[in-house]
Amino acid sequence: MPLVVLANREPVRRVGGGYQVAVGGLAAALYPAIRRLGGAWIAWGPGGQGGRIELEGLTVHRVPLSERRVAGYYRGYANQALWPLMHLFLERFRHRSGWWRDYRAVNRAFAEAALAAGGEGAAYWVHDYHLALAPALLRERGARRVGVFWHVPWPPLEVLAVLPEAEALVRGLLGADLVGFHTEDYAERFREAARRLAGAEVRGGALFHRGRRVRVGAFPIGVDVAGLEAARTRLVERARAIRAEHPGRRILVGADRLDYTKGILERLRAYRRFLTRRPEMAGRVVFLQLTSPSREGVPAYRGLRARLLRLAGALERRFPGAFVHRYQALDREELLAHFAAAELALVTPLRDGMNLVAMEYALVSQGLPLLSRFAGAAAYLPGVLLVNPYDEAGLAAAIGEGLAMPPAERRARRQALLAAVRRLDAAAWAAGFLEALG
Ligand code: GDG
Repeated sequence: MPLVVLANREPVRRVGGGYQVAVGGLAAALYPAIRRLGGAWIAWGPGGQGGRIELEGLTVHRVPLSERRVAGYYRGYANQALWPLMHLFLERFRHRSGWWRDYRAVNRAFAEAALAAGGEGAAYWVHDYHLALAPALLRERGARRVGVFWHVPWPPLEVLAVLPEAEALVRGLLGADLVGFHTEDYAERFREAARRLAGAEVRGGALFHRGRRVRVGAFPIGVDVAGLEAARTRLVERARAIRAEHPGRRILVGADRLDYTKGILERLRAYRRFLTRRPEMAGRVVFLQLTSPSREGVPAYRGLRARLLRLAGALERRFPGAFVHRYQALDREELLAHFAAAELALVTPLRDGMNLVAMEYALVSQGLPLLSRFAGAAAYLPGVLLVNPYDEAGLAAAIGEGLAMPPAERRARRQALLAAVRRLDAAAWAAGFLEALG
């Protein structure tokens, strides 16, 4: 039975003249399962290109999208309407009917490409908020086994109702046999939306809609546990070099895509408060904030970048040596080496579907993450220091607490945390979802 994955991003990166499966992301999590079953991956072709890429056990089909479609579907509907709404940022919500037309057209193009690749008896696995309509489109055109995984939060109905197409979105997802979320809270809110907006009936954990059963549940994603544990020894030397760049200072790290959901500005302000209240620490710690550029075509992100660079620059000048901002995409090894070098990670999103950084950090470092209670991961990771990223004073105090924690307590917390992170393995997540899909 071939498996057809539909996801906005293609699962490959260019290496020399050819392509390899990208490490660390969704692609790496799914590749073992796809290779076993044989399959295809439908994705947006960069630069508007179509065509195919052949890898072992996997064919990538690129959906060609014109610049106009990308503007409406991706920069518009997906990232200015759905993304802020799903993360409860109502004031950032923007909407245009033209964007919705592009979103629908692109979902149709993905569904058609998937059906052409899948053939008789294929199973389809749709990913994320870019493709909410694809499950119903696949089903209407004859697909019989369809799963969808929603990587971002699902909001309460009052917030969802702001979206003029809320009902169509829910009906799109109800085309699946299995709808997965990171947490049971998100799943429960989706059931409520399906009941109220699409007239679905809720029985047990499942929904009944147009004579079909749609299962809805929590499938918490994880990281590549074996790969990260194996990386530890490789990272030792580079981590040591990073520590040597900051002699006499204890290292804190933060790493995020540039996004207003990640709470980077709030984190920097809390750190500023920490240093202001505890001036003796300014010579003993350094906070390395690593921010990778993201969604630069979306106006809100350009504004955020300007504010972040201003605030970061001011901190670097005011506390020389105690704060460093790097605004660039780091290669994965370099990122992980920074994790390994740090004894505390500040993982403080204002809202996050799950958040993988806290888990990666736990596996490659000796330290503990401060983790936002508004990340899905907070429901699964014992041992972390839970924080409210909106509470500047509380976050500043938690930084102090994390630095002052007795080694025995840190060890005990890490033990609980590592046991949980190991259970949330990425490949096991993919296999578990596919098994539930049947
Ligand atoms: C979405 C949901 C959910 C970061 N900077 C660099 C870099 N990273 C890597 C991290 C991590 C990944 O990017 C980010 O994953 P997150 O889970 O933290 O966040 P999103 O990108 O928003 O992902 C999220 C996820 O989907 C999975 O379902 O957990 O809630 O929003 O792996 O390490 N990687 C490299 N250079 C960087 O500069 N190489």
